[in-house]
Amino acid sequence: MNIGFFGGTFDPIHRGHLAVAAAATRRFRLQKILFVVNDVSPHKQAEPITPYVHRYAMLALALAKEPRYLPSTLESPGIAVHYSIDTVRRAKTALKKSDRLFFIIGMDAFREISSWRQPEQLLRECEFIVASRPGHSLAEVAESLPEKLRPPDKIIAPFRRSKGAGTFTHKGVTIHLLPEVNDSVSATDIRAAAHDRRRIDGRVPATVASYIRKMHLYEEE
Ligand code: DND
Repeated sequence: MNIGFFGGTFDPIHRGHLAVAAAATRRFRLQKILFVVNDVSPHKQAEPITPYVHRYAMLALALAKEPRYLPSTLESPGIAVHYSIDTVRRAKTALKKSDRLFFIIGMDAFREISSWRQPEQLLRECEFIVASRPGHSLAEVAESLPEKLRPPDKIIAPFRRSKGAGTFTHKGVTIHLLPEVNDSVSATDIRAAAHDRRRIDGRVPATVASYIRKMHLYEEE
């Protein structure tokens, strides 16, 4: 079974995240995606983040109608910080030998991957799907890799010319580029709109928009 692992702060989950999941599901025939909402994201420890229960509730509402999309509590409160390397290893203990796990990530987040905990090990734990807007190339993906895994320029150069979907395999790492996700909606803009009591409909599922209004989320920020 092909299984996706889509981690995020999801504050809140929005149309852009769902577009990534839909494109990944189509292209890689994913039978299941775990949406793993992080209690405390390693790179956002200093930022004010909406309590986990609200972010999890919004995730569950947003995924309710799609049987293949599962809200996951793998990174629920309990420890100080959740690192993806630990969570992916934990998720893998529940998989069968024949299962293929794909870590789904946006290009923006992938550019920072070298600064994550044990990035080389994480990149070798499972395949990666990097979602981007059209026009990005696998060369950008390769250039974002931690130094020990970054191929020499003569290997990267040919990838600069091809801007389509493709797969990059190097030193035990397999990364697929999914360059068809073109939705610039951002959680920051949604929070700002909710704060100013402006419309957020359309940018988040209707059930999530109602939840945000009902619970007065983001009004205080
Ligand atoms: P974010 O806080 O960036 O999530 O976290 C993404 C994942 O990285 C989480 O699982 C974190 O635990 C993990 N992480 C981050 C830093 C360090 C470490 C791990 C570590 O282990 O050391 P957001 O809620 O902001 O976004 C979720 C995903 O959706 C991201 O991959 C983001 O790039 C993507 N995204 C979009 N993709 C396409 N179109 C859009 C998007 N908006 C967000 N409009």
